[in-house]
Amino acid sequence: MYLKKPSWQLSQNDVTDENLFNNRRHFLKLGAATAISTSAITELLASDYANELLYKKDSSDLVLNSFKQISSYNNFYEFGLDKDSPAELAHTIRTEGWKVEIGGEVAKPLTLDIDDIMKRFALEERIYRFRCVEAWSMVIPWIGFKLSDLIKLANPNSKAKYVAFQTKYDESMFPQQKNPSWGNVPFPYVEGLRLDEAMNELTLLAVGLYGKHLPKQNGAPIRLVVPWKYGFKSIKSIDKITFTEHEPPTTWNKLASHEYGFYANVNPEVDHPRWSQAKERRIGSFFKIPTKMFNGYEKEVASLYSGMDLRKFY
Ligand SMILES: Nc1nc2c(c(=O)[nH]1)N[C@H]1C(S)=C(S)[C@@H](COP(=O)(O)O)O[C@H]1N2
Ligand SMILES: [Mo]
Repeated sequence: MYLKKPSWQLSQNDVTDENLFNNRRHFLKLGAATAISTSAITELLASDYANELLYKKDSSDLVLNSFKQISSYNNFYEFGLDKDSPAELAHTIRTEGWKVEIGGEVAKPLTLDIDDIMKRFALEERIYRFRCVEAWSMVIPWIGFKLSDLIKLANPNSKAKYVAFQTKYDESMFPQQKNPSWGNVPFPYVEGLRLDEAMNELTLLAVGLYGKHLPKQNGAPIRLVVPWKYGFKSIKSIDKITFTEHEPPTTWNKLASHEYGFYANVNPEVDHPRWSQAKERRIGSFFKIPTKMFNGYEKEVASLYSGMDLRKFY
């Protein structure tokens, strides 16, 4: 029997990759922002590394996961239920000419082309913890822009209280949309945020990671990243962003409302009905570590929920 390589074992390629990446970061911190350019995204990278430092307060637990780990252990039910399928199958996503429709409670709906999006918004790097509701986690160096920048462009009206997101529906790109392997996953995948959560400066629309375009299995060409919420809020391959007056439906809530709420804030004190959320396993590490309130972003987001019972609004 041939033993499968454990997911945490780095290949030489990864090591080289990450060394390069770390050198580049080092360069940029020193101000030599022109030093290395590996892709279009690298060139577009904002040289403002203040952000990285800002979110790197407790740097001890921010050891980056490898590119290999981040791009080969995925949840993307449009490709099946296990962690390996997205990396194997997501090549069917065609990102060229991808469009994002923005509408609902806005003065004027608009459609943005992915190339336009890449040029229009200031891209930056954000190193965030990423905590799945299944109690595993990673640390990921995203490339993206603030969702608030897009919201300002969209100019929602006074009725807008929520933002709804939808994954593209296209059976030729996302095979399980046609034939849900799990019987009852309602596709297209949908998610939502309250407008103030969406405006928070941590909320990102990611278009890349590790200085490269987003791998397809990670939700190319554009996906949400909400680092203080369980991973299922961070919807992939978005093609519709709609401002709404009322709380929009969300996929996991539709599937099992007693297990997955609209808010889904990372909270070590509120357990999932079937397992504890007090600890998590960092992918690549054997031991469990304590889960942090709001995934370590309490200072930045706790005020959004003041006066709310987090057991009720899970
Ligand atoms: N469209 C879509 N978005 C999705 C999912 C999905 O199945 N479909 N899974 C979610 C879950 S449960 C997690 S943990 C993250 C995983 O993101 P990653 O594979 O980039 O780590 O994507 C989220 N976004
Ligand atoms: Mo997840």
